[in-house]
Amino acid sequence: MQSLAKTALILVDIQNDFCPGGALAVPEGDRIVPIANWYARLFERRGLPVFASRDWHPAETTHFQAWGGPWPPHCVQGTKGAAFQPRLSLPDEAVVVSKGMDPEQDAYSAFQAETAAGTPLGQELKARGVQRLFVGGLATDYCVKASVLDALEQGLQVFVLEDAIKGIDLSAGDVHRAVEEMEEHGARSATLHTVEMELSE
Ligand code: VGL
Ligand code: ZN
Repeated sequence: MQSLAKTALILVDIQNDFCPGGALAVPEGDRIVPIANWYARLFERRGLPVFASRDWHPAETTHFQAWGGPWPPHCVQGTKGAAFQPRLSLPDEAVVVSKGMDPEQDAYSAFQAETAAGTPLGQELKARGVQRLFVGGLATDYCVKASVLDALEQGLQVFVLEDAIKGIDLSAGDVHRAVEEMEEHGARSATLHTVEMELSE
């Protein structure tokens, strides 16, 4: 049972702007929502912590094209685009962490995010004794990848939730390369089926 106490789920940036119709839509990004909900429920039932990160930008930031960055405006604090996808169903105890508030930083990784109280994600995970992290969300080739690589760097055991991620693939092959890179750094992949088995041990 000890391993259970040290496992957490993070759902990365499942926000309107990263879903079809949004400012920076990930093709079929909304398709992962039902399965993300299943994961969240599973962790909740096991009493395991669930985190949800969100991209949370000021209106003016060097992250946006108008100020020299790579992206159109997206996930501006308080806008509909920045809200979680409406069908995403997070447990009441889920911890929301926000990133990208610094107008001069991109902040792709959820490890650059902090809780409402200002605690960085990494510190929060340490405080809870989390050693194993399951990661799903958007986008595979940006925020998911950056979060997974940071988690591995912090010494966590990381599982990428194959059925709960989607990528942008700005250049064809980006998603494929992102998955390879995460695996090369030690991430393993998992699906709802394997996670259900893992967590029932
Ligand atoms: C992201 C592009 C720009 C992400 C954030 O969360 O993957 N991608 N900002
Ligand atoms: Zn962003």
